[in-house]
Amino acid sequence: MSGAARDGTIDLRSDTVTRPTPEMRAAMAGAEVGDDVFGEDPTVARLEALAAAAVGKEAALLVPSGTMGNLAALLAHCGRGDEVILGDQSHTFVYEAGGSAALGGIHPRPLPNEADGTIDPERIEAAVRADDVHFPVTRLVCLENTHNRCGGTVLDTAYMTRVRKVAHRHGLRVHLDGARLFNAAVALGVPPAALAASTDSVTFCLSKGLAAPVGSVLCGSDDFVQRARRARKALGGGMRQAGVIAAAGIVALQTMVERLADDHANARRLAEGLAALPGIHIDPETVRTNIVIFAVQGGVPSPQELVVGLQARGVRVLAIGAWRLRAVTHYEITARDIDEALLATRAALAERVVPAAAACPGPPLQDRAEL
Ligand code: TLP
Repeated sequence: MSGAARDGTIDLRSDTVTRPTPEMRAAMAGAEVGDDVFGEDPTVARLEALAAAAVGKEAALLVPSGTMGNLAALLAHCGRGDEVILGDQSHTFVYEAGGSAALGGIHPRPLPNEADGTIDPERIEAAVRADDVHFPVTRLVCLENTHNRCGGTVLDTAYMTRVRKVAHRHGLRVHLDGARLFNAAVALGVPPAALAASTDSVTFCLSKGLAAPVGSVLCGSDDFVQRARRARKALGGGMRQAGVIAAAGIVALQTMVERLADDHANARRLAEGLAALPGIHIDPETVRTNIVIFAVQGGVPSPQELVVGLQARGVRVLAIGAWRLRAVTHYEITARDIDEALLATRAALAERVVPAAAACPGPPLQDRAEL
């Protein structure tokens, strides 16, 4: 597929921007469907069976988004007042609108994420609450693989096993936000099921690197998925002829996994090119998958200024805070796009002509919501 989007933009904001492949569109058009809330959509059933097998779980549930998958998982694992241990940089803690607290009364216990996306298992163990009427009941540990805000870092099976041992010693469940689980599996050269083996439940997204237009899958035991199905219904996520979505998801699983290695190579190419630019800080060795997080030294230009300078040159990235930017490679990005993006970055850094206030009217830059 040609890299640049229809208007010529090289869109590195996220792998969520990928559009369905022609094969996906054909499968969607021809999908056999039924009412999935009645359990009558054969294409959804096929996708769920494929997904469960891919991650080595008994059952799976198609959900509209990764956010709903994680929320349904937390609701299925925890009751009101229960506590979930999760990373302070995790997507669930940072980017899911506080849904588990707002809708489930679940108490978050954020622990520091290390730079590699892990949470120190000793800290997890130390955070487990004693059985005391003053405390919430610790119920669940959530991990994220790959880790988005830590730069697409991967958690390996040895780490997952360590966390499972701690969790099970204390009767806790483990949920994995595996939005990009297949990226982690490809990067590590292991089956996704090996990365999910230490977990009680796992969500993965069809709509990111796998390029399907919509959908994520939540997987676990039969009992767990039954509870999650009820939670999905309560959240308004019971979909009717969802086979049109599932059909694209099946093509995604069948055709888009191995090629993730290309995205990882392009991300590394980008990271190496960025590391060679004056004023940019990144260690390319840390880039293992398709997410590239880099810093502007001294915050000059500011990430927002660089975003604007790049956009003027047909390249889109995201600012994530006062120092850092994020670029994500995906199916619609080629090695040539990466080289063009690097040229654009060099030019934008050299020609810092856009004053921040003019480029970004509205609240002061540091007050803008960060992604
Ligand atoms: N992440 C999006 C944004 O929300 C930041 C992105 O562009 O990366 N878990 C992880 C690790 C994610 O990165 C995301 C999406 C989700 C869950 C939520 O998935 P959706 O967007 O389908 O709700």
